[in-house]
Amino acid sequence: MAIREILILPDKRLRLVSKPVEKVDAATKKLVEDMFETMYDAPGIGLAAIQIGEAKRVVTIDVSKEDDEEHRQVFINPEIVAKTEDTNVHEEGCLSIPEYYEEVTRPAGVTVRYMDIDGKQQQIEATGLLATCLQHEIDHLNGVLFIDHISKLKRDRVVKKFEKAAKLGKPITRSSEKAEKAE
Ligand code: K1U
Ligand code: ZN
Repeated sequence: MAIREILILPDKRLRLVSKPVEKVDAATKKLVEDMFETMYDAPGIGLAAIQIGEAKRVVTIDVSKEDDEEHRQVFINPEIVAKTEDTNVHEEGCLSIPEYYEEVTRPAGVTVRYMDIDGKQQQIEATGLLATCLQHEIDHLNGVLFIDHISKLKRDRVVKKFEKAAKLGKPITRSSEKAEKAE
């Protein structure tokens, strides 16, 4: 297992459309292990493989509360097959866009078809934070970021901030956010 580097905006790989996993083999299982380790270290409640530079349709999620036991969920080749008409507004963040949070409106519930870690087809009906997180992560698999769901004005502002920091060789990283929290 390894903690992998998380790609940060404006890394162009974040805009790639990830490829389906043909077979859940040892390499897929190792990728999933690395993703959980990276996600818990960040910390985050979800991660898409492309965020660690692997353009594969793999998502890890754990939306359990801080003091509760770990509840690891793995979604391979996830597909939204139904969504509710009613919507939810949730403040979202992204491990690839550190220190930026914004409210996003999405369908309140989704039905997702996916393959589990044993290669079995499964279906889940998700609501609440799991529904929000699944939609955020499935967006990553399609090269879509949560800032694509906010106003152009706000998006341009945050993209410019990250582009400027990268150009100056002082990229905004999660370590600066982590250090601030520890103080
Ligand atoms: O995909 C990602 O970048 C992970 C992202 C997922 C997400 C957060 C909020 C709404 C939808 C999807 C994160 O995990 S950001 C960090 C975060 O939300 C968090 C971290 C620690 C404790 C609780 C939440
Ligand atoms: Zn994200």
